[in-house]
Amino acid sequence: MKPLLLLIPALLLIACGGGAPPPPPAGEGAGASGAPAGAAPGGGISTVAGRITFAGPRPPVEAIAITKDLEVCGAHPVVNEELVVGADGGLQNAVVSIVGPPAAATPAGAGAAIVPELHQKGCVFRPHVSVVPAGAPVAVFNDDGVLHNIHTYSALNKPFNRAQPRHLKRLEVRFEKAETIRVACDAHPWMSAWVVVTDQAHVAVSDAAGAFRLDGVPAGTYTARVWHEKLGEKMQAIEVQAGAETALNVEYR
Ligand SMILES: [Cu+2]
Repeated sequence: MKPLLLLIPALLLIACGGGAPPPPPAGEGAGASGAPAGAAPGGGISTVAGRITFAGPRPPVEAIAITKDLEVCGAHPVVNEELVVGADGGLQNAVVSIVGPPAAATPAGAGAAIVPELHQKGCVFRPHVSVVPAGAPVAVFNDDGVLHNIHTYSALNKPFNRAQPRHLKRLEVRFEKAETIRVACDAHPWMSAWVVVTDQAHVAVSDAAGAFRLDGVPAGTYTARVWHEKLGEKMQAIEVQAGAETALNVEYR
């Protein structure tokens, strides 16, 4: 009888533990928690890191002429972000994924730079390119005091076109299937973003230097996929070594 009594407060504690579930593991923790069936003996979790570069001439920064809601949208410079290249050729906003590690090995999106929030701020979508796990909710914010609109261009997922007036600060959307989706705002034609819905476990977006890092990748031979909105897709074979950092550098021309 006594052990049962001791259990009850413990159960109550769990039941009343703040309401929110604990955050999902990310990065290395997630990769290490589930040893995939095909992994090398003795663990074999590795990191894939490198840079995505553009060998062509560096495109000039192109300012966008703001024609509407000037007091909000014109308060800060807005630039074209279709092709953002750093001084040393680093390509920003390229999406790198490792195709192949079994989906069951790690939760979708684990090890990825997941940004499950999409902001409309200063009449610009932030981030410009985001990775979200298929089926997971994505919070869309209107941080401006003006009317925005979320308009998705998708084929596998049901497209939606929803007004987000200034008082509707947050709404939630969900993409069920893996697909790369362009998002626009019909109120401000220069506003454009990409949401990469993925069912892969290892996905990252390159930073301003073109650099990316994927932790918790099981050792093995895979295909690395790189996607960029303007430059398209590149595939490259990659052998991920157990216990060592595996370099992946991809150049667009
Ligand atoms: Cu807008």
